[in-house]
Amino acid sequence: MKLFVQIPCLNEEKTLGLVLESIPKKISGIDQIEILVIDDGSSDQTIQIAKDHGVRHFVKHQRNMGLARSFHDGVNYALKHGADIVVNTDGDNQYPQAMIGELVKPIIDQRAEIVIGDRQTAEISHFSGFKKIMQRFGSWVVNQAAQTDLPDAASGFRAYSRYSLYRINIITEFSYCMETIIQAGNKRLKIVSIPISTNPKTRESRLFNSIWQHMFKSGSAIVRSYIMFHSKKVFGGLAIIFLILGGIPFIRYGLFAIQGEGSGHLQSLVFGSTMLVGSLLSISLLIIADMLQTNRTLLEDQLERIKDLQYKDQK
Ligand SMILES: Nc1nc2c(ncn2[C@@H]2O[C@H](COP(=O)(O)OP(=O)(O)O)[C@@H](O)[C@H]2O)c(=O)[nH]1
Ligand SMILES: [Mg+2]
Repeated sequence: MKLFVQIPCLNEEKTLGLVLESIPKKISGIDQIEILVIDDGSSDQTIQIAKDHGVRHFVKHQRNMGLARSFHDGVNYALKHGADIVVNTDGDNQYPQAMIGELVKPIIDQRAEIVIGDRQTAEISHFSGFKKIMQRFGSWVVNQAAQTDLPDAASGFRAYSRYSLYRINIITEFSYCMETIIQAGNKRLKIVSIPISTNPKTRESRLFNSIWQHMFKSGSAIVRSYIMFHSKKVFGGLAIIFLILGGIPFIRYGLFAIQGEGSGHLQSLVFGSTMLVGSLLSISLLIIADMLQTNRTLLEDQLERIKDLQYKDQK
């Protein structure tokens, strides 16, 4: 079993050393541990520090491309170099690298395809009450969309099996953490979560400036993924709501019209017709979404085969 530990880094010279030093040298069930640093356009000494610590695998972005792209490129590199399992941890030393052994165990034992380190946010002292509630709410929404039951959907400390990486395709630029769960959940990949401790905070999160920005960005990423997998529920639901809203005044007008009193109830007719048009539109969107889904399934199947062919020789 070959394990790749990948660390996406944007100017992490202060903490990367700590991260690298705390990655275990030996893990039971793993024959080879490789460390991959993804430099997302750092302008500090990040790369030099990684080299000083003996890191041999690098993915370099000439300029900043964001965390999702960094993850994506790191995964491709790891698969290309024969990874059976990829662990992701952050360069800010937020996560306990010493627990990587526990993180990969369910995959080695073939009990899971993805393992998520649960930060047990309820107990983190430097998280404000509001942040804790938002974290729980965010995880709840993701779980609804993914049909899973995971306590910490935003945790970046994770292990992925090779198979799960064949099946997941990162699309959004932001919040790949949530997106991977929603895709994996809907593709029925087994995801488990294990409790982890977190290290004292070294710096503020740089992914978002404020919790509002975070909520907005995560919210739109979740809605997008939700529509992607549950388009029938969304557009079907809308069609029914519009049908009811439009049907009642429409029939009401019809009844009056039969009695010859139609002209006094034109508002019902106008409102009813508008709503019925809305319902028809929703049905059209449902049909389009359904056709797109067929296409996507075929494309994803192709992508999986391509990855299989592309990386086969490394296995
Ligand atoms: N903020 C940010 N982090 C990046 C980017 N690319 C890679 N990273 C790395 O992604 C990890 C998570 O970033 P961080 O700011 O700690 O966000 P947190 O997950 O909210 O704590 C760190 O290891 C960063 O170095 C980027 O474009 N922006
Ligand atoms: Mg962090």
